[in-house]
Amino acid sequence: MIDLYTWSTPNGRKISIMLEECDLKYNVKPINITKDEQFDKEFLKLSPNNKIPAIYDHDTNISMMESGAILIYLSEKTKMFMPKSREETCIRDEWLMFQMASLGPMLGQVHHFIKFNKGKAPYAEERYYYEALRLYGVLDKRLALSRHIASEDYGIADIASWPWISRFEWQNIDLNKFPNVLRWYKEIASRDTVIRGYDVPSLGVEIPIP
Ligand SMILES: N[C@@H](CCC(=O)N[C@@H](CS)C(=O)NCC(=O)O)C(=O)O
Repeated sequence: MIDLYTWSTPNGRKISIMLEECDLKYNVKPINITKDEQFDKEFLKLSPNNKIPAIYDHDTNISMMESGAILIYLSEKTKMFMPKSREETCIRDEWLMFQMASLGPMLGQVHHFIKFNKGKAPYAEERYYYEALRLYGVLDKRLALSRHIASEDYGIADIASWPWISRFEWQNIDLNKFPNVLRWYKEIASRDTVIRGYDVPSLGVEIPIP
């Protein structure tokens, strides 16, 4: 059994979707980041950087923060979505790190400046919007080469990236301008596991479909 400390954000959804994909049993422990619950002393023991998501695995007594590391941990624990060769591992890791270091942080800035603080910092709005367009272009070119991000098969690079793309409306992105991303996005959005993992903690929200 796994305790999942999460909130309804792209980083949180990566892990609830992964747990659904792996058919693992989990308890949802909501950490309401709009009420600063991520700063609670007890939570900091699991997540020293005071961010969701975090997990505690009762089978192994292991706790973890950082969504990319948690995805690798759950993949290794269940032997699901495992690369089949050293080369596939390298490609998976490079696209997983692309999500962790570029796609997530830059789109996060778009949410901050364009969705929640419009008009306060025009330079930042322009900078992060153009960076978002550039990153969507990178992803679109990649998805022209293969059905999924790291290979033909669906895997953790997709599970990490998809919840960020599901915020395309917040980012003012027209997915029709990125046809390969659109094809990939819709295919993943139709998976029952993704539909279940998206609304965690349960707030009755639905996946946006363009
Ligand atoms: N690199 C971290 C980022 C986690 C993160 O930024 N989580 C956000 C929600 S999506 C959070 O907890 N924010 C609360 C805060 O910044 O105080 C990961 O991928 O797990």
